[in-house]
Amino acid sequence: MKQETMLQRGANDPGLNNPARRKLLLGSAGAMAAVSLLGFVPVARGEEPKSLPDYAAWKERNALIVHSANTMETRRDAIGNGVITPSDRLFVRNNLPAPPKNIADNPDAWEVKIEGVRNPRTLTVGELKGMGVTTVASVLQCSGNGRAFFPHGASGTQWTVGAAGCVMWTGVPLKDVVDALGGPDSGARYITSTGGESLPDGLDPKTVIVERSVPTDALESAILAWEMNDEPLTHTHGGPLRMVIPGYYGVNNVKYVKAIAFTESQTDAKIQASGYRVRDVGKKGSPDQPSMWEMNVKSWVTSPLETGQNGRNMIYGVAFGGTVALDKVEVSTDGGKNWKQARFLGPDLGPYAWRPFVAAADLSAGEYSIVSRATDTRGNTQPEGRTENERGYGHNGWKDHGVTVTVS
Ligand SMILES: Nc1nc2c(c(=O)[nH]1)N[C@H]1C(S)=C(S)[C@@H](COP(=O)(O)O)O[C@H]1N2
Ligand SMILES: [Mo]
Repeated sequence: MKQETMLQRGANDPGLNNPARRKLLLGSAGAMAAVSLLGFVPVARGEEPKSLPDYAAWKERNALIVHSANTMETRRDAIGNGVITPSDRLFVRNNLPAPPKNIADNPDAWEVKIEGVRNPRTLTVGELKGMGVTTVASVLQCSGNGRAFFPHGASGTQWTVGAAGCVMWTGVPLKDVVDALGGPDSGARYITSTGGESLPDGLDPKTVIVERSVPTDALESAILAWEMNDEPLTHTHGGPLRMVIPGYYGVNNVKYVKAIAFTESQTDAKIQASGYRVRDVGKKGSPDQPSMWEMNVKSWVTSPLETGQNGRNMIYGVAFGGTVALDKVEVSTDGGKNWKQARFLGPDLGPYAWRPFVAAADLSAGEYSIVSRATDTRGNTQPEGRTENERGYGHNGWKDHGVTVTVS
């Protein structure tokens, strides 16, 4: 019965609408059990689709797959061909319940404590606004985007392709702030950011707090953002103030940031120490394993998804290189046997942004396996397969991200 409901959900989601994927779902009953433990409830046949939670009620419901009150992804057919993802279509992911909406009522009064610098200080957003400003376009992507394609049934939200978007952030370069405070302490190796959620009672704070460390290399590009897509940063996406580490996975972009510290070691918060660590299937997370920091090169097709035209088709998609600019994207309509270079669409908003792409293909009646493959300017190319790992992180294999399109 459960398998049927998963199948039904698969059928509703173009990203899962392929026979290989269905087979995988049927073969992963254990995975489904794990998934339901985490509170993910598949949409059953005839059941009303879940509504948006209050804190994200302003979002475009039809553009999103609502996995849970804390996890919503953009539908593959709603990603579009734009260089910037409209805010009301952008995915949402909260590890903890979002703080009350009123934290964004008076954004300039929000305080952030800065430590591990020569002159530690608490600054308000109002003060930060006087210290410098820049705008950066950057892809925001959850580490588990593509998790649904792992056959071992990685636990966590079953994201397909839509836990990602490209957004425009405006705020002060972290470097300007740190320079004004005398620079980082000598020996600082990490920038540690703390989220402003109030923590549930009765639990060890270290096990729930959203606190992430990234290497100090990120100081060159990090910004403290108060605007997203030319509007005051909503509390849904981390307003009044968010740490943005361009080209790094979503989790490092700490929302409602209330403290920043330059530290010698990484935080021992669970989300850093054992969470977001890449390890073999069946292994537990630990600090010696790679952390989800810089994103890898990735692309996927956004149109067509199910049926194509008999004749000329325009194949669209999006591609990005994490912290590295893109070189090219290739598209195949025969599952990767033959490739054709796509053309980038729209302005280049810098190395951290994604690039919509398009390639023309003449198709006659038949079934086509359409895939895309991006290469960055350092020569990194998307692999064909997955790197199997316990939590289903960092999937950039081109094969699983392909679509099957029928032309009649
Ligand atoms: N304070 C705080 N910051 C956070 C999170 C969170 O739960 N709390 N979730 C992280 C994760 S895992 C992701 S993928 C992104 C999602 O950002 P979005 O909700 O703006 O799309 O925020 C990151 N920053
Ligand atoms: Mo995430």
